[in-house]
Amino acid sequence: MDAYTCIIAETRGRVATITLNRPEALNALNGALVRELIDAATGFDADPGIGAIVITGSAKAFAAGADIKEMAEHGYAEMLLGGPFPGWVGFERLRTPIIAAVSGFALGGGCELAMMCDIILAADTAKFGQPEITLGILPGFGGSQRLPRAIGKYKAAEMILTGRMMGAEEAERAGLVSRIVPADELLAEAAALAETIASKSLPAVIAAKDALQAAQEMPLAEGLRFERQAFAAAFATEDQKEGMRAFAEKRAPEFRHR
Ligand code: CO8
Repeated sequence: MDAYTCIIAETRGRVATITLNRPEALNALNGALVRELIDAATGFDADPGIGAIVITGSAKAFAAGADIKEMAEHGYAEMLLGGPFPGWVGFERLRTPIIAAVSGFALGGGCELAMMCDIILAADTAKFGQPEITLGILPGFGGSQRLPRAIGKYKAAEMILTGRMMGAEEAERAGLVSRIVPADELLAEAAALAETIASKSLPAVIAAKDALQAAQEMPLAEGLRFERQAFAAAFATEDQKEGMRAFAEKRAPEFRHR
């Protein structure tokens, strides 16, 4: 594993965990952290031995946003080119399911990073928000697009236009998080969830993630066509044969690709 300074990357069985680790800045996302995060996540994504990735932070902060001090003096052209994070869109192309395990603050780019993941598991201490408006800017890592899709236009507008934070319970009611767990159980719950996903057929998991992504991006008719093709393609895999045979034989499947 490469030597990282702003994250900790580790694996256990088929699950990889990336822990954001800039405690002095509440895990604010600076260029170095984002580079390391993308490097580690891309490496895990390319490894067929990894079936799910967990991204987490500290008890106090998942991430308090992009590093304000680092980008404060940048201009238009620099930011258009990605500012301190020129490669961050690469994160959105990862195919392995990613679980954000959020404790404490997930603000600005931190909330947006969580929303780039497939599942958000929240500790009861989690606080989500898009406070960019209070800095004289707006969300820039996809928050103005993903938040309304996740929680609806009107609630997203209130959050983005006022910068107010919402706690874990409100976030769960709004549909932003899949589940709330006690803070001291967050990592164990995230690992268990990741292990469950990693035990499935990897081609089926990747196809399901692609279909979920299509649901975010395509009109319904196009998304349904996408699903029909992906569903039929699943029948070309050995794992489909094994999964269905195992069901008929009343035993656990032994997927070849996982
Ligand atoms: N950037 C830099 N440093 C930060 C950040 C941040 N986002 N958040 C916290 N820190 C630092 C503080 O400056 C402080 O450092 P120091 O001890 O040296 O003064 C340390 O972390 C601890 O923070 P606080 O003392 O403020 O801790 P509190 O518990 O009092 O407050 C808060 C916690 C409420 C989270 C507070 O720190 C805060 O409001 N942080 C900023 C949150 C914010 O505005 N985030 C949005 C940033 S903008 C963004 O994310 C845009 C993303 C899109 C980029 C797209 C590029 C292409």
